[in-house]
Amino acid sequence: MATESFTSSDDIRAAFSAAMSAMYREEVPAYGTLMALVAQVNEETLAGQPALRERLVATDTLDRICEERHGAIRLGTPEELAMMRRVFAIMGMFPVGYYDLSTAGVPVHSTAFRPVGKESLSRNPFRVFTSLLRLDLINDEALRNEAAAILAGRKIFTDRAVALVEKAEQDGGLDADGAAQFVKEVLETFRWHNQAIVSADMYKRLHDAHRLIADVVSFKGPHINHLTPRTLDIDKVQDRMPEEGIAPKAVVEGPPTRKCPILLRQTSFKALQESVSFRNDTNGWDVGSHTARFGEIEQRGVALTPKGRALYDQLLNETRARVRPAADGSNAVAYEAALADIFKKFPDDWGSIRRAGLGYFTYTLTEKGRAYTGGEIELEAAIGQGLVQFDPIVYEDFLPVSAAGIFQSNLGDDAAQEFVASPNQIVFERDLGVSVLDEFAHYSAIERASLEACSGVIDTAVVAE
Ligand code: OOG
Ligand code: NI
Repeated sequence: MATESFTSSDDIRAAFSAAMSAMYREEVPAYGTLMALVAQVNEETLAGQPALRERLVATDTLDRICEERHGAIRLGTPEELAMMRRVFAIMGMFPVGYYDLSTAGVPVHSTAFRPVGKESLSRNPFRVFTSLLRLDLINDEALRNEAAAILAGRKIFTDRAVALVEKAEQDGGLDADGAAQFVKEVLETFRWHNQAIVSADMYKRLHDAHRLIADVVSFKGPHINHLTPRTLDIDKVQDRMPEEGIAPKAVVEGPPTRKCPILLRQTSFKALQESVSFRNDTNGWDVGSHTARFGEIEQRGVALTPKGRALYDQLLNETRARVRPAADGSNAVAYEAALADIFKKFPDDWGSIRRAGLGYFTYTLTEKGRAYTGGEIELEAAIGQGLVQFDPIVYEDFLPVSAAGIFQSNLGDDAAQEFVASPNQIVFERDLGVSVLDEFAHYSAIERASLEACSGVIDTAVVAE
């Protein structure tokens, strides 16, 4: 079959994220309210910042600013994870990064399936933060075995979805009809089921061990637990959520508000208590409730180098040692003040961030640089002479402390459980079936390639890694 007749993986991903958005807005009306608020604040922000609007038009992203940037699911078994990898591969989404959340009292480890190339990211940047439950972190052996048995008995993909994945792998792609069916079938895996596959008693035992275990084990599949559009002003959306009748989490995760945004800032509304029913002994249903689904927003900044990330981590730790944000929001103002104060130690202009080796940038020749014939010179000199310009590379990944904050605020306000830190990337990658892409190596390669493209003007041999 000629490859021209295949629908591109980018188009399949775009169709999938649109279908998921429509489904989730219908399932969780509060999410639709959040989307509308984000659109309104984005519009206000653009009206006040014509330069920003121009830049978005120039990069062809204006009409997509309010679209979802990510979602999240939680899987129960290695087999589910391995199959999910194959599903996402068809949509051009590959596992990047390893996140150990055990340190934060959440019994999962995770990766983010996402597009990696520049073109793919600009076509549609949708990614899915995907966690795998770690039953090994549950002390109660009997419960652990029962949970494993329940998970072993469920099937989260439709037969048709599996068949289409196999066909796509064999043929090297899907035609338009196959792609449409694929999106429809795969969507089923992410759907909410208000009828649990366990009894109320079992739910309670799982829930008592950890709320997250109940969320993963009690249902037919890994319902999408949130979607996350991009906002141009996260502080404003956070402030205005209550006016729209939605309850924001206590604080915005990540770095403080800055002139030069770094990494990722995110916040959400608190998960809703939803009515579910549990199978009882007489083959009827017992009514109960479950809390897991919410809506989130994000704002991204420059990707940091290992050195920049170490500084970020250090400053965040310092902040949290001074004020640990309480889930009920009682010390939110003090936390934000401490965050802003301590992060003064992180340079806040692009030149300083770049020269200190804290962030990743792409380099391009200016018009003057393209006309230059004077022989290769040092990067700094070339920038100084206006031959080369630089732009921050946007951070496309996640942050473990922030992710833990998002998890926690959506698992209830009670004290976090403590686990001993036990990252296990080797086991995760074995379960996944491939290794995850190292995010730092990836950003560094993008930066390096942009420097190479300036050869003739800059002496790339002397540019430090
Ligand atoms: C995932 C939480 C992590 C983020 O944006 O950091 C996440 C979850 O709650 O399953 O989505
Ligand atoms: Ni998220």
